Amino acid sequence: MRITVLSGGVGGARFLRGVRAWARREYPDGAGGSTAEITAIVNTGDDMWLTGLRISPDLDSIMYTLAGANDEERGWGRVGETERVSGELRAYDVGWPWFTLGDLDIGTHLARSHFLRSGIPLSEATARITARWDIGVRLLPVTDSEVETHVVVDESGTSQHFQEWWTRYRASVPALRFVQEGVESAEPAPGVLEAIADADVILIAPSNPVVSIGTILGIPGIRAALTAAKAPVVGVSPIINGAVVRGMADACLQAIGVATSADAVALHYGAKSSGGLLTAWLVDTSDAATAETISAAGIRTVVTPLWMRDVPTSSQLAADAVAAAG
Ligand code: FO1
Repeated sequence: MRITVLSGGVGGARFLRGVRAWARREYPDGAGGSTAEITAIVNTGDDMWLTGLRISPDLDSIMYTLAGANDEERGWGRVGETERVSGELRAYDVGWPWFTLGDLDIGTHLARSHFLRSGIPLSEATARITARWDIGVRLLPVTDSEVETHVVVDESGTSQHFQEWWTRYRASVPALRFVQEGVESAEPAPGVLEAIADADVILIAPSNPVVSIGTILGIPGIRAALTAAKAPVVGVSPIINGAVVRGMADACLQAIGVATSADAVALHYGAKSSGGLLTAWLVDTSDAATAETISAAGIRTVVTPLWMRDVPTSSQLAADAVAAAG
């Protein structure tokens, strides 16, 4: 059983933890693991160089969550973290005071930066870093190229890195549009197209449809691979009860003219039967009224609880998503 999941950071990490728990239950390998092969194709648009270190927030959120080493409250970074080095950086007025790098987290960035500076691509660096923990999911950056998301904030084209817009300004500066710097010359990382072509089911995690899933789809070749894939594609709405679950995703949706609703996002992704992505779409019970619109667009719609409170609820959500694949 091969499952491929398109994923951003925080919401995607929780969803992947559920997919893994479901696979361990449904396809046990007798040793607590699973015979299912789960591959996550992960957004790297949030990535950046900061104080000489390469930061890959979504890859790290997923890795730490699957390793059980994540800060469950914040949704990013390591549990039991200290910030001594970050305090020194602030004292030297180096780096971003609004973007805290924990001491343990810096270990990850140092390892990654070491590999990258040795000429090792991000996908291989990620394989080596995740090998430290037995996370049971293969993490693939969508591309090995540096394609960073920038936010255009005024008509003259002034832009800032997504990470500054998100963490310094909390998405409070209206975004005119999002630009994937250098996307034209990017290509999928090794293994990404195969993970799409060979999948038995493809899942779109309840991640930010614009700057997490949208940036994955923006890498040349990804969208075509998904529409050509034999596997059904099942998405999980990141909108519950007409509102975004985490972060400031509504500010992102507004920038691309998509309403903050479970049906608007489904229609934005489009029906696989008419050249879009989706075979099926999961909406929360609080959004049951949107099911008719989505079904009318040719997308099988499943109404089920979407809140991921813990591993059991995330695992149930994964089960519902795979079941929706038919
Ligand atoms: N988010 C914040 O709101 N404040 C921070 O100081 C912060 C630091 C940080 C460090 C490493 C990392 O991997 C993620 C970090 N994040 C922080 C979260 C980050 O903005 C998100 O994980 C995504 O990039 C946005 O979806």
